[in-house]
Amino acid sequence: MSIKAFLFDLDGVIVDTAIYHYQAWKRLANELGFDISEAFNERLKGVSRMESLDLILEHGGLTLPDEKKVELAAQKNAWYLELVSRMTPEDILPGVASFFAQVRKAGLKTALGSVSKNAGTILDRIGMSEAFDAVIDGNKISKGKPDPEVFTKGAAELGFSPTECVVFEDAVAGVEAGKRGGMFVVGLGSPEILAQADLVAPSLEALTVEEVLAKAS
Ligand code: B16
Ligand code: MG
Repeated sequence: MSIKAFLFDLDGVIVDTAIYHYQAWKRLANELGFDISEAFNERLKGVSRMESLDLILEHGGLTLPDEKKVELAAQKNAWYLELVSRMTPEDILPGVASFFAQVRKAGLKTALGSVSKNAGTILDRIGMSEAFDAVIDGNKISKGKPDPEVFTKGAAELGFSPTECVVFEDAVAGVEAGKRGGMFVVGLGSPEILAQADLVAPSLEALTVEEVLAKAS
């Protein structure tokens, strides 16, 4: 089956918003009297806001009522949005522009597959709102990664089957989502962390579209 579309994660693939999520969650954990490390933060990548909060509270040994959890998640999101509001097109990760130019030239369709409810705001900030043929974000799905919903919906909205799509992901949960969705998955990051991916590269800058198509077909 030939490849017709590329499905991209946002955070860690197109822009590095993971650092802002980490800073905002760390601030929240510190206010609650404990800390989170960068290694722990790996487990939060690609995981929805409320599920991330549950993991953080478990890490700090806290059990809180739902009402309080909603309040804490809103506080984290306000801090996160404050950080994100300073983003510009200069925050687009190296290699993205050139890779997207190759994608267009090859006649491939594109979708964004992000569980973030703020994905639209971020695309606006970085000037990439028009770069995708379909945008699936946290407002369109009911299950976060590692559930495949965000990618299967992207493929469906473009009108292709999962085997006609390649997923680009930087997170363990996202790689698992793509594999469970039946797609060829390119992991961007460390091969030890992204062992489940079909192909691993440090970033989009290190890849060509031709190379990905040759391996995925
Ligand atoms: P929000 P992705 C994910 O985005 C992030 O990796 C994850 O850390 C975050 O908790 C999640 O979005 C929800 O984001 O709080 O903005 O709705 O990697 O799927 O692009
Ligand atoms: Mg990501």
